[in-house]
Amino acid sequence: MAKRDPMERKFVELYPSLGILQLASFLRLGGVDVEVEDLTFAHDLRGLTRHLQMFAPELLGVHTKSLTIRRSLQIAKLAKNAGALPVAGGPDSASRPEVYLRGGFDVVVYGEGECTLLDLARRRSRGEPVAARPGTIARGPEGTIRGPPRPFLRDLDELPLPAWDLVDMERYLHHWQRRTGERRAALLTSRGCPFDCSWCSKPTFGRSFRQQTPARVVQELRALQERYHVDYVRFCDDVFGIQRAWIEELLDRMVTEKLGLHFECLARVDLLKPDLLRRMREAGLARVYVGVESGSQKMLDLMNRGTRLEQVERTAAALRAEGVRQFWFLMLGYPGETLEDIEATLQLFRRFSPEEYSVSLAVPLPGTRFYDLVRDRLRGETRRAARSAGRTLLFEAPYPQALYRWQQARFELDAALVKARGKISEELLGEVARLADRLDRGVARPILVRPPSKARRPGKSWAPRLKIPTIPLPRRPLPPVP
Ligand code: B12
Ligand code: SF4
Repeated sequence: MAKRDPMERKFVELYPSLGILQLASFLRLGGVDVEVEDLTFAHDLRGLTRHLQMFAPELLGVHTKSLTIRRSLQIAKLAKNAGALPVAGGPDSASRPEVYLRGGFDVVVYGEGECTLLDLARRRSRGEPVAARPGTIARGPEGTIRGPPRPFLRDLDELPLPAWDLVDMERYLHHWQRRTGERRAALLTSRGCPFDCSWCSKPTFGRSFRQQTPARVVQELRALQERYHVDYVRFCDDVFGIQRAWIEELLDRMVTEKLGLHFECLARVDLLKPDLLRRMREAGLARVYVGVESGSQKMLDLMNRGTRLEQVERTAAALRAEGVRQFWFLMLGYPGETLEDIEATLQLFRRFSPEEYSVSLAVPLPGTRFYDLVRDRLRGETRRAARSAGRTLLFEAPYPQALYRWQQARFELDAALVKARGKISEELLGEVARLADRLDRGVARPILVRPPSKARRPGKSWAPRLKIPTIPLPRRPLPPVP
Protein backbone atom coordinates (compact mmCIF):
# COMPACT_ATOMS: atom_id res chain seq x y z
CA MET A 1 0.00 0.00 0.00
CA ALA A 2 2.89 2.26 -0.78
CA LYS A 3 0.66 4.82 -2.49
CA ARG A 4 -1.66 5.49 0.45
CA ASP A 5 0.88 5.57 3.18
CA PRO A 6 2.66 8.94 3.09
CA MET A 7 5.65 7.52 4.92
CA GLU A 8 6.06 4.71 2.46
CA ARG A 9 5.37 6.90 -0.54
CA LYS A 10 8.25 9.10 0.43
CA PHE A 11 10.83 6.61 1.57
CA VAL A 12 10.17 3.23 0.13
CA GLU A 13 12.07 2.05 -2.85
CA LEU A 14 9.61 -0.09 -4.74
CA TYR A 15 10.74 -3.69 -4.94
CA PRO A 16 8.77 -6.83 -4.16
CA SER A 17 9.60 -8.23 -0.73
CA LEU A 18 12.64 -10.43 -1.15
CA GLY A 19 11.89 -12.43 1.99
CA ILE A 20 8.42 -13.31 0.71
CA LEU A 21 9.63 -14.26 -2.77
CA GLN A 22 12.28 -16.48 -1.23
CA LEU A 23 9.81 -18.15 1.13
CA ALA A 24 7.36 -18.70 -1.73
CA SER A 25 9.90 -20.37 -4.01
CA PHE A 26 11.10 -22.59 -1.17
CA LEU A 27 7.54 -23.70 -0.36
CA ARG A 28 6.88 -24.41 -4.01
CA LEU A 29 9.98 -26.55 -4.17
CA GLY A 30 8.59 -28.43 -1.18
CA GLY A 31 5.38 -29.20 -3.06
CA VAL A 32 3.14 -26.54 -1.49
CA ASP A 33 0.63 -24.66 -3.63
CA VAL A 34 1.55 -20.99 -3.01
CA GLU A 35 0.16 -17.62 -4.00
CA VAL A 36 1.51 -14.17 -3.05
CA GLU A 37 -0.82 -11.26 -2.34
CA ASP A 38 1.46 -8.31 -2.98
CA LEU A 39 -0.02 -5.22 -1.28
CA THR A 40 2.56 -2.75 -2.56
CA PHE A 41 0.27 -1.22 -5.16
CA ALA A 42 -3.03 -1.97 -3.37
CA HIS A 43 -5.20 0.82 -1.98
CA ASP A 44 -6.93 -1.30 0.63
CA LEU A 45 -7.44 -4.90 1.67
CA ARG A 46 -10.42 -5.63 -0.59
CA GLY A 47 -8.28 -7.46 -3.14
CA LEU A 48 -6.85 -9.64 -0.41
CA THR A 49 -10.35 -10.45 0.89
CA ARG A 50 -11.42 -11.54 -2.61
CA HIS A 51 -8.24 -13.54 -3.04
CA LEU A 52 -8.81 -15.30 0.27
CA GLN A 53 -12.29 -16.36 -0.86
CA MET A 54 -11.05 -17.64 -4.22
CA PHE A 55 -7.85 -19.36 -3.15
CA ALA A 56 -9.16 -20.47 0.28
CA PRO A 57 -5.70 -21.08 1.73
CA GLU A 58 -5.13 -23.28 4.74
CA LEU A 59 -2.45 -20.90 5.99
CA LEU A 60 -1.87 -17.19 5.49
CA GLY A 61 1.63 -15.88 6.23
CA VAL A 62 2.25 -12.17 6.80
CA HIS A 63 5.60 -10.39 6.64
CA THR A 64 5.78 -7.92 9.52
CA LYS A 65 7.63 -4.65 10.06
CA SER A 66 7.09 -2.19 12.92
CA LEU A 67 5.65 0.39 10.56
CA THR A 68 3.00 -1.92 9.22
CA ILE A 69 1.83 -3.59 12.43
CA ARG A 70 -1.71 -2.23 12.28
CA ARG A 71 -2.25 -3.59 8.82
CA SER A 72 -0.71 -6.95 9.74
CA LEU A 73 -3.18 -7.32 12.60
CA GLN A 74 -6.07 -6.46 10.29
CA ILE A 75 -4.91 -9.17 7.90
CA ALA A 76 -4.77 -11.72 10.72
CA LYS A 77 -8.48 -11.12 11.33
CA LEU A 78 -9.30 -11.50 7.64
CA ALA A 79 -7.36 -14.76 7.55
CA LYS A 80 -9.21 -16.08 10.58
CA ASN A 81 -12.57 -15.21 9.02
CA ALA A 82 -11.55 -17.05 5.87
CA GLY A 83 -10.58 -20.16 7.83
CA ALA A 84 -6.84 -19.77 7.23
CA LEU A 85 -4.20 -20.16 9.94
CA PRO A 86 -2.70 -16.68 10.43
CA VAL A 87 1.09 -16.89 10.74
CA ALA A 88 3.33 -13.87 11.28
CA GLY A 89 7.01 -13.71 10.37
CA GLY A 90 9.68 -11.08 9.78
CA PRO A 91 11.49 -8.58 12.00
CA ASP A 92 8.68 -7.01 14.00
CA SER A 93 6.76 -10.12 15.02
CA ALA A 94 10.04 -11.85 15.87
CA SER A 95 10.93 -8.90 18.16
CA ARG A 96 7.59 -8.75 20.01
CA PRO A 97 5.69 -11.97 19.31
CA GLU A 98 3.27 -11.52 22.20
CA VAL A 99 1.81 -8.38 20.56
CA TYR A 100 1.07 -10.33 17.39
CA LEU A 101 -0.34 -13.32 19.24
CA ARG A 102 -2.59 -11.05 21.28
CA GLY A 103 -3.53 -9.20 18.12
CA GLY A 104 -4.97 -12.22 16.30
CA PHE A 105 -2.11 -14.36 14.94
CA ASP A 106 -2.06 -18.01 15.95
CA VAL A 107 1.64 -18.53 15.28
CA VAL A 108 4.70 -16.31 15.05
CA VAL A 109 7.74 -17.65 13.23
CA TYR A 110 11.10 -16.53 14.52
CA GLY A 111 14.47 -17.08 12.90
CA GLU A 112 14.95 -18.12 9.31
CA GLY A 113 11.55 -18.82 7.85
CA GLU A 114 11.91 -21.29 5.00
CA CYS A 115 11.98 -24.67 6.78
CA THR A 116 9.63 -23.55 9.55
CA LEU A 117 6.96 -22.31 7.14
CA LEU A 118 7.21 -25.47 5.05
CA ASP A 119 6.84 -27.52 8.20
CA LEU A 120 3.78 -25.50 9.29
CA ALA A 121 2.15 -25.72 5.86
CA ARG A 122 2.59 -29.48 5.72
CA ARG A 123 1.31 -30.03 9.25
CA ARG A 124 -1.66 -27.75 8.68
CA SER A 125 -2.67 -29.62 5.53
CA ARG A 126 -2.43 -32.92 7.42
CA GLY A 127 -4.51 -31.47 10.27
CA GLU A 128 -1.65 -31.86 12.76
CA PRO A 129 -1.06 -29.42 15.63
CA VAL A 130 1.35 -26.59 14.89
CA ALA A 131 2.27 -25.45 18.40
CA ALA A 132 5.75 -25.99 19.86
CA ARG A 133 7.34 -26.65 16.47
CA PRO A 134 10.96 -25.49 16.06
CA GLY A 135 11.17 -21.81 15.12
CA THR A 136 7.64 -20.98 16.28
CA ILE A 137 5.84 -19.24 19.10
CA ALA A 138 2.17 -20.08 19.38
CA ARG A 139 -0.80 -19.25 21.52
CA GLY A 140 -1.58 -21.98 24.02
CA PRO A 141 -4.28 -22.40 26.64
CA GLU A 142 -1.91 -21.18 29.35
CA GLY A 143 0.16 -18.53 27.63
CA THR A 144 2.60 -18.81 24.78
CA ILE A 145 4.33 -21.98 23.66
CA ARG A 146 7.81 -21.44 22.31
CA GLY A 147 9.35 -24.13 20.15
CA PRO A 148 13.14 -24.58 20.12
CA PRO A 149 15.20 -22.52 17.67
CA ARG A 150 15.61 -24.01 14.22
CA PRO A 151 19.13 -24.16 12.82
CA PHE A 152 19.92 -21.89 9.89
CA LEU A 153 20.19 -23.29 6.37
CA ARG A 154 23.75 -24.43 5.88
CA ASP A 155 24.16 -23.48 2.26
CA LEU A 156 22.38 -20.44 0.82
CA ASP A 157 23.26 -21.60 -2.70
CA GLU A 158 20.64 -24.29 -2.30
CA LEU A 159 17.85 -21.74 -2.14
CA PRO A 160 15.80 -21.71 -5.33
CA LEU A 161 15.61 -18.45 -7.30
CA PRO A 162 13.00 -16.07 -5.83
CA ALA A 163 9.45 -16.67 -7.07
CA TRP A 164 9.36 -13.50 -9.19
CA ASP A 165 6.52 -14.94 -11.25
CA LEU A 166 4.16 -14.72 -8.26
CA VAL A 167 4.18 -10.92 -8.28
CA ASP A 168 3.66 -8.38 -11.01
CA MET A 169 7.34 -7.81 -11.78
CA GLU A 170 6.51 -5.81 -14.88
CA ARG A 171 4.68 -3.24 -12.77
CA TYR A 172 7.74 -2.70 -10.58
CA LEU A 173 10.04 -2.56 -13.57
CA HIS A 174 7.75 -0.14 -15.33
CA HIS A 175 7.74 2.08 -12.25
CA TRP A 176 11.53 2.22 -12.29
CA GLN A 177 11.75 2.68 -16.01
CA ARG A 178 9.44 5.69 -15.81
CA ARG A 179 11.33 7.12 -12.86
CA THR A 180 14.93 6.45 -13.86
CA GLY A 181 14.96 5.03 -17.37
CA GLU A 182 16.33 1.78 -15.95
CA ARG A 183 14.71 -1.56 -15.34
CA ARG A 184 15.67 -2.05 -11.71
CA ALA A 185 15.40 -5.12 -9.52
CA ALA A 186 16.68 -6.06 -6.07
CA LEU A 187 18.48 -9.12 -4.82
CA LEU A 188 20.24 -10.48 -1.76
CA THR A 189 23.56 -12.26 -1.73
CA SER A 190 23.87 -12.80 2.02
CA ARG A 191 21.98 -13.11 5.28
CA GLY A 192 22.94 -11.39 8.49
CA CYS A 193 25.59 -8.95 9.58
CA PRO A 194 28.38 -9.46 12.12
CA PHE A 195 28.41 -5.82 13.30
CA ASP A 196 26.52 -4.62 16.34
CA CYS A 197 25.13 -1.09 15.97
CA SER A 198 23.01 -0.42 19.03
CA TRP A 199 19.92 0.80 17.17
CA CYS A 200 19.85 -2.00 14.60
CA SER A 201 17.07 -4.56 14.81
CA LYS A 202 18.41 -8.04 14.03
CA PRO A 203 15.88 -10.48 15.43
CA THR A 204 16.15 -12.98 12.61
CA PHE A 205 19.80 -13.51 11.85
CA GLY A 206 21.43 -11.85 14.88
CA ARG A 207 25.12 -11.38 14.27
CA SER A 208 25.40 -14.47 12.09
CA PHE A 209 26.60 -14.08 8.54
CA ARG A 210 26.29 -16.37 5.52
CA GLN A 211 26.55 -15.64 1.85
CA GLN A 212 25.95 -17.24 -1.49
CA THR A 213 28.90 -18.01 -3.70
CA PRO A 214 29.71 -15.39 -6.34
CA ALA A 215 28.81 -17.98 -9.01
CA ARG A 216 25.30 -18.37 -7.57
CA VAL A 217 24.90 -14.58 -7.40
CA VAL A 218 25.86 -14.28 -11.08
CA GLN A 219 23.30 -16.98 -11.91
CA GLU A 220 20.57 -14.88 -10.27
CA LEU A 221 21.76 -11.71 -12.01
CA ARG A 222 21.65 -13.52 -15.37
CA ALA A 223 18.15 -14.81 -14.66
CA LEU A 224 16.96 -11.26 -13.92
CA GLN A 225 18.53 -10.05 -17.15
CA GLU A 226 17.19 -12.85 -19.31
CA ARG A 227 13.69 -13.05 -17.88
CA TYR A 228 13.00 -9.42 -17.10
CA HIS A 229 15.57 -7.41 -19.06
CA VAL A 230 16.85 -5.91 -15.85
CA ASP A 231 19.75 -3.51 -16.38
CA TYR A 232 20.25 -2.10 -12.87
CA VAL A 233 20.28 -4.01 -9.61
CA ARG A 234 20.19 -3.10 -5.97
CA PHE A 235 22.08 -5.43 -3.69
CA CYS A 236 19.86 -5.36 -0.60
CA ASP A 237 22.30 -7.04 1.76
CA ASP A 238 22.63 -5.46 5.21
CA VAL A 239 26.19 -4.65 4.26
CA PHE A 240 27.50 -5.49 0.81
CA GLY A 241 30.97 -6.96 0.49
CA ILE A 242 31.76 -7.88 4.06
CA GLN A 243 34.46 -10.29 2.88
CA ARG A 244 37.05 -8.76 0.63
CA ALA A 245 37.96 -11.96 -1.27
CA TRP A 246 34.29 -12.70 -1.91
CA ILE A 247 33.48 -9.30 -3.36
CA GLU A 248 36.59 -9.29 -5.50
CA GLU A 249 35.57 -12.61 -7.02
CA LEU A 250 32.05 -11.36 -7.66
CA LEU A 251 33.31 -8.17 -9.32
CA ASP A 252 35.73 -10.18 -11.49
CA ARG A 253 32.91 -12.43 -12.63
CA MET A 254 30.63 -9.51 -13.39
CA VAL A 255 33.36 -8.01 -15.56
CA THR A 256 34.64 -11.17 -17.29
CA GLU A 257 31.14 -12.45 -17.93
CA LYS A 258 30.25 -9.03 -19.38
CA LEU A 259 27.00 -8.64 -17.48
CA GLY A 260 26.88 -4.96 -18.36
CA LEU A 261 24.72 -4.15 -15.34
CA HIS A 262 24.78 -1.06 -13.18
CA PHE A 263 24.33 -1.60 -9.50
CA GLU A 264 23.98 0.01 -6.08
CA CYS A 265 24.49 -1.29 -2.58
CA LEU A 266 24.76 -0.37 1.06
CA ALA A 267 28.31 -0.27 2.34
CA ARG A 268 30.27 0.49 5.48
CA VAL A 269 32.93 3.17 5.35
CA ASP A 270 35.45 0.94 7.08
CA LEU A 271 35.14 -1.70 4.36
CA LEU A 272 34.88 0.47 1.30
CA LYS A 273 38.58 1.11 0.68
CA PRO A 274 39.45 3.36 -2.29
CA ASP A 275 41.07 0.54 -4.33
CA LEU A 276 38.00 -1.67 -3.84
CA LEU A 277 35.76 1.20 -4.77
CA ARG A 278 37.58 1.63 -8.06
CA ARG A 279 37.07 -2.04 -8.91
CA MET A 280 33.41 -1.77 -7.97
CA ARG A 281 32.99 1.25 -10.20
CA GLU A 282 34.61 -0.60 -13.07
CA ALA A 283 32.14 -3.44 -12.54
CA GLY A 284 29.18 -1.03 -12.78
CA LEU A 285 28.73 0.57 -9.34
CA ALA A 286 26.55 3.66 -9.73
CA ARG A 287 25.41 4.54 -6.23
CA VAL A 288 26.32 3.68 -2.65
CA TYR A 289 24.20 4.06 0.46
CA VAL A 290 26.52 4.99 3.28
CA GLY A 291 25.55 4.81 6.93
CA VAL A 292 27.39 7.95 8.03
CA GLU A 293 24.92 8.55 10.90
CA SER A 294 26.82 11.31 12.72
CA GLY A 295 29.65 13.78 12.31
CA SER A 296 30.64 13.27 15.93
CA GLN A 297 32.99 10.45 16.88
CA LYS A 298 31.49 10.44 20.34
CA MET A 299 28.08 9.64 18.86
CA LEU A 300 29.44 6.95 16.54
CA ASP A 301 30.99 5.32 19.60
CA LEU A 302 27.78 5.62 21.63
CA MET A 303 25.93 3.94 18.77
CA ASN A 304 28.57 1.21 18.75
CA ARG A 305 28.90 1.87 15.07
CA GLY A 306 32.50 0.72 14.83
CA THR A 307 33.45 3.39 12.29
CA ARG A 308 35.72 6.40 12.47
CA LEU A 309 35.20 9.87 11.08
CA GLU A 310 38.44 9.59 9.09
CA GLN A 311 36.93 6.58 7.32
CA VAL A 312 33.79 8.53 6.52
CA GLU A 313 35.87 11.34 5.06
CA ARG A 314 38.12 9.01 3.09
CA THR A 315 35.14 7.14 1.64
CA ALA A 316 33.18 10.28 0.79
CA ALA A 317 36.17 11.75 -1.00
CA ALA A 318 36.87 8.50 -2.87
CA LEU A 319 33.24 8.20 -3.99
CA ARG A 320 33.34 11.75 -5.28
CA ALA A 321 36.62 11.10 -7.09
CA GLU A 322 35.22 7.96 -8.73
CA GLY A 323 32.02 9.74 -9.76
CA VAL A 324 29.81 7.35 -7.77
CA ARG A 325 26.64 8.86 -6.30
CA GLN A 326 26.50 8.77 -2.54
CA PHE A 327 23.42 8.56 -0.38
CA TRP A 328 24.12 9.36 3.27
CA PHE A 329 22.01 8.11 6.14
CA LEU A 330 22.19 10.56 9.03
CA MET A 331 20.51 10.27 12.39
CA LEU A 332 19.61 12.92 14.94
CA GLY A 333 18.37 12.56 18.48
CA TYR A 334 20.25 9.48 19.62
CA PRO A 335 20.67 9.57 23.42
CA GLY A 336 23.76 11.50 24.45
CA GLU A 337 23.70 13.81 21.45
CA THR A 338 24.21 17.51 22.16
CA LEU A 339 23.83 20.53 19.91
CA GLU A 340 27.59 20.45 19.33
CA ASP A 341 27.26 16.93 17.95
CA ILE A 342 24.42 17.98 15.65
CA GLU A 343 26.51 20.91 14.50
CA ALA A 344 29.44 18.57 13.79
CA THR A 345 27.14 16.41 11.66
CA LEU A 346 25.97 19.44 9.71
CA GLN A 347 29.54 20.58 9.14
CA LEU A 348 30.52 17.15 7.83
CA PHE A 349 27.49 17.21 5.55
CA ARG A 350 28.49 20.63 4.27
CA ARG A 351 32.02 19.57 3.53
CA PHE A 352 31.03 16.69 1.30
CA SER A 353 27.56 17.64 0.03
CA PRO A 354 26.39 14.10 -0.76
CA GLU A 355 24.15 13.87 -3.81
CA GLU A 356 21.38 12.28 -1.73
CA TYR A 357 20.73 11.91 1.97
CA SER A 358 18.17 11.28 4.64
CA VAL A 359 18.32 12.91 8.07
CA SER A 360 15.96 11.02 10.31
CA LEU A 361 15.19 11.19 13.99
CA ALA A 362 16.44 8.10 15.80
CA VAL A 363 13.75 5.39 15.86
CA PRO A 364 13.96 2.97 18.81
CA LEU A 365 13.04 -0.37 17.25
CA PRO A 366 11.81 -3.09 19.60
CA GLY A 367 14.48 -5.62 20.45
CA THR A 368 17.42 -3.22 20.14
CA ARG A 369 19.72 -1.88 22.85
CA PHE A 370 18.61 1.61 21.92
CA TYR A 371 15.01 0.57 22.64
CA ASP A 372 16.00 -0.77 26.02
CA LEU A 373 17.82 2.46 26.75
CA VAL A 374 14.71 4.61 26.20
CA ARG A 375 12.07 2.01 27.08
CA ASP A 376 10.70 4.04 30.00
CA ARG A 377 10.68 7.22 27.96
CA LEU A 378 8.75 6.00 24.96
CA ARG A 379 5.94 8.20 23.78
CA GLY A 380 2.61 6.54 23.05
CA GLU A 381 3.01 4.93 19.65
CA THR A 382 0.23 6.78 17.92
CA ARG A 383 -0.62 6.04 14.35
CA ARG A 384 0.62 9.41 13.29
CA ALA A 385 3.94 8.89 14.98
CA ALA A 386 4.41 5.45 13.50
CA ARG A 387 3.59 6.75 10.06
CA SER A 388 6.03 9.58 10.22
CA ALA A 389 8.82 7.69 11.93
CA GLY A 390 12.04 9.46 11.17
CA ARG A 391 10.37 12.87 11.55
CA THR A 392 8.51 12.32 14.79
CA LEU A 393 10.22 11.67 18.10
CA LEU A 394 9.04 8.36 19.46
CA PHE A 395 10.75 8.87 22.82
CA GLU A 396 11.71 11.69 25.15
CA ALA A 397 14.94 12.75 23.50
CA PRO A 398 17.39 15.30 24.93
CA TYR A 399 15.69 18.19 23.09
CA PRO A 400 12.13 18.90 22.00
CA GLN A 401 10.97 17.70 18.65
CA ALA A 402 10.72 21.21 17.23
CA LEU A 403 14.45 21.64 17.72
CA TYR A 404 15.17 18.49 15.72
CA ARG A 405 12.72 19.51 13.00
CA TRP A 406 14.50 22.82 12.74
CA GLN A 407 17.86 21.08 12.52
CA GLN A 408 16.50 18.79 9.79
CA ALA A 409 15.41 21.91 7.94
CA ARG A 410 18.96 23.27 8.14
CA PHE A 411 20.25 20.16 6.34
CA GLU A 412 17.53 20.55 3.74
CA LEU A 413 18.41 24.19 3.23
CA ASP A 414 22.06 23.31 2.81
CA ALA A 415 21.26 20.67 0.21
CA ALA A 416 19.00 23.13 -1.61
CA LEU A 417 21.78 25.72 -1.67
CA VAL A 418 24.20 23.24 -3.17
CA LYS A 419 21.63 22.41 -5.84
CA ALA A 420 21.10 26.10 -6.55
CA ARG A 421 24.78 26.60 -7.24
CA GLY A 422 25.29 27.91 -10.75
CA LYS A 423 21.76 29.33 -10.85
CA ILE A 424 22.26 31.90 -8.10
CA SER A 425 25.40 33.90 -7.36
CA GLU A 426 27.88 32.43 -4.87
CA GLU A 427 27.61 35.59 -2.86
CA LEU A 428 23.88 35.23 -2.39
CA LEU A 429 24.21 31.53 -1.56
CA GLY A 430 26.78 32.31 1.10
CA GLU A 431 24.59 35.07 2.49
CA VAL A 432 21.59 32.72 2.81
CA ALA A 433 23.76 30.09 4.54
CA ARG A 434 25.11 32.65 6.99
CA LEU A 435 21.64 33.97 7.66
CA ALA A 436 20.37 30.47 8.45
CA ASP A 437 23.28 29.91 10.83
CA ARG A 438 22.59 33.21 12.56
CA LEU A 439 18.90 32.35 12.82
CA ASP A 440 19.86 29.04 14.36
CA ARG A 441 22.12 30.51 16.97
CA GLY A 442 20.29 33.73 17.68
CA VAL A 443 16.63 32.74 17.47
CA ALA A 444 15.88 29.04 17.03
CA ARG A 445 18.08 27.61 19.76
CA PRO A 446 17.17 30.09 22.48
CA ILE A 447 13.49 29.48 21.78
CA LEU A 448 13.53 25.76 21.10
CA VAL A 449 16.15 24.44 23.50
CA ARG A 450 14.30 23.48 26.62
CA PRO A 451 13.88 20.19 28.40
CA PRO A 452 11.22 17.89 26.94
CA SER A 453 7.88 17.97 28.72
CA LYS A 454 8.29 14.75 30.74
CA ALA A 455 11.65 15.80 32.09
CA ARG A 456 10.15 19.02 33.39
CA ARG A 457 7.83 17.06 35.64
CA PRO A 458 9.19 16.47 39.13
CA GLY A 459 10.88 13.14 39.56
CA LYS A 460 11.80 12.77 35.88
CA SER A 461 15.27 13.86 35.11
CA TRP A 462 15.96 12.36 31.73
CA ALA A 463 17.24 15.41 29.93
CA PRO A 464 20.74 16.59 30.76
CA ARG A 465 20.95 20.14 32.14
CA LEU A 466 20.59 21.93 28.89
CA LYS A 467 22.44 25.07 28.07
CA ILE A 468 22.82 26.84 24.80
CA PRO A 469 26.26 26.00 23.54
CA THR A 470 28.38 28.78 22.21
CA ILE A 471 30.25 27.08 19.43
CA PRO A 472 31.74 29.28 16.77
CA LEU A 473 29.98 28.80 13.44
CA PRO A 474 32.03 29.22 10.31
CA ARG A 475 31.12 32.35 8.44
CA ARG A 476 32.05 31.29 4.98
CA PRO A 477 30.11 30.32 1.88
CA LEU A 478 29.41 26.66 1.22
CA PRO A 479 32.44 24.81 -0.13
CA PRO A 480 32.48 24.11 -3.84
CA VAL A 481 31.57 20.59 -4.98
CA PRO A 482 34.87 19.11 -6.11
C1 B12 B 1 16.36 -4.72 1.94
C2 B12 B 1 15.69 -3.98 3.06
C3 B12 B 1 14.81 -2.97 2.73
C4 B12 B 1 14.41 -2.67 1.31
C5 B12 B 1 13.26 -3.63 0.96
C6 B12 B 1 13.48 -4.34 -0.33
C7 B12 B 1 12.45 -5.42 -0.46
N1 B12 B 1 11.37 -5.08 -1.09
O1 B12 B 1 12.60 -6.51 0.03
C8 B12 B 1 13.91 -1.21 1.41
C9 B12 B 1 15.04 -0.25 1.14
C10 B12 B 1 12.75 -0.85 0.51
C11 B12 B 1 13.56 -1.15 2.89
C12 B12 B 1 12.72 -0.22 3.42
C13 B12 B 1 12.47 -0.11 4.77
N2 B12 B 1 13.08 -0.80 5.75
CO1 B12 B 1 14.23 -2.30 5.45
N3 B12 B 1 15.47 -3.65 5.38
C14 B12 B 1 15.98 -4.30 4.39
C15 B12 B 1 16.97 -5.35 4.92
C16 B12 B 1 18.37 -4.78 4.80
C17 B12 B 1 16.91 -6.70 4.25
C18 B12 B 1 15.50 -7.31 4.17
C19 B12 B 1 15.59 -8.66 3.58
O2 B12 B 1 15.23 -8.88 2.45
N4 B12 B 1 16.14 -9.62 4.33
C20 B12 B 1 16.40 -10.95 3.88
C21 B12 B 1 15.21 -11.83 4.08
C22 B12 B 1 15.52 -13.21 3.58
O3 B12 B 1 15.01 -11.85 5.46
P1 B12 B 1 13.63 -11.45 6.13
O4 B12 B 1 12.94 -10.41 5.36
O5 B12 B 1 13.86 -11.22 7.56
O6 B12 B 1 12.79 -12.79 5.99
C23 B12 B 1 13.15 -14.00 6.62
C24 B12 B 1 12.57 -14.19 8.02
O7 B12 B 1 12.37 -12.99 8.72
C25 B12 B 1 11.31 -14.93 7.81
N5 B12 B 1 10.11 -14.19 7.41
C26 B12 B 1 9.95 -12.98 6.92
N6 B12 B 1 8.67 -12.74 6.62
C27 B12 B 1 8.00 -13.83 6.94
C28 B12 B 1 6.65 -14.11 6.86
C29 B12 B 1 6.22 -15.36 7.28
C30 B12 B 1 4.78 -15.67 7.21
C31 B12 B 1 7.14 -16.31 7.80
C32 B12 B 1 6.66 -17.59 8.28
C33 B12 B 1 8.49 -16.01 7.88
C34 B12 B 1 8.90 -14.78 7.45
O8 B12 B 1 11.67 -15.77 6.73
C35 B12 B 1 12.46 -15.05 5.79
C36 B12 B 1 13.40 -15.97 5.10
O9 B12 B 1 14.20 -16.67 6.01
C37 B12 B 1 16.49 -5.48 6.39
C38 B12 B 1 17.51 -5.96 7.38
C39 B12 B 1 17.45 -7.47 7.47
N7 B12 B 1 18.56 -8.09 7.55
O10 B12 B 1 16.41 -8.10 7.42
C40 B12 B 1 15.95 -4.09 6.67
C41 B12 B 1 14.80 -3.95 7.66
C42 B12 B 1 13.80 -5.03 7.42
N8 B12 B 1 14.22 -2.68 7.29
C43 B12 B 1 13.83 -1.98 8.28
C44 B12 B 1 13.23 -0.71 8.19
C45 B12 B 1 13.04 0.04 9.49
C46 B12 B 1 12.84 -0.20 6.96
C47 B12 B 1 12.13 1.13 6.71
C48 B12 B 1 11.08 1.54 7.70
C49 B12 B 1 13.20 2.20 6.57
C50 B12 B 1 12.66 3.58 6.34
N9 B12 B 1 12.76 4.42 7.36
O11 B12 B 1 12.14 3.86 5.31
C51 B12 B 1 11.50 0.87 5.32
C52 B12 B 1 10.12 0.23 5.51
C53 B12 B 1 9.51 -0.23 4.26
C54 B12 B 1 8.20 -0.94 4.49
N10 B12 B 1 7.12 -0.24 4.60
O12 B12 B 1 8.16 -2.14 4.61
C55 B12 B 1 14.09 -2.68 9.60
C56 B12 B 1 12.80 -3.27 10.14
C57 B12 B 1 12.75 -3.22 11.64
C58 B12 B 1 11.39 -3.54 12.13
N11 B12 B 1 11.34 -4.06 13.32
O13 B12 B 1 10.39 -3.28 11.51
C59 B12 B 1 15.17 -3.73 9.18
C60 B12 B 1 15.16 -5.05 9.98
C61 B12 B 1 16.53 -2.99 9.27
C62 B12 B 1 17.02 -2.81 10.67
N12 B12 B 1 17.97 -3.61 11.08
O14 B12 B 1 16.58 -1.98 11.40
N13 B12 B 1 14.20 -2.13 3.59
S1 SF4 C 1 23.31 -1.06 11.04
FE1 SF4 C 1 24.20 -2.19 9.34
S2 SF4 C 1 26.31 -2.56 9.99
FE2 SF4 C 1 25.19 -2.00 11.83
S3 SF4 C 1 24.57 -3.96 12.71
FE3 SF4 C 1 22.87 -3.24 11.44
S4 SF4 C 1 23.17 -4.16 9.46
FE4 SF4 C 1 25.09 -4.36 10.58
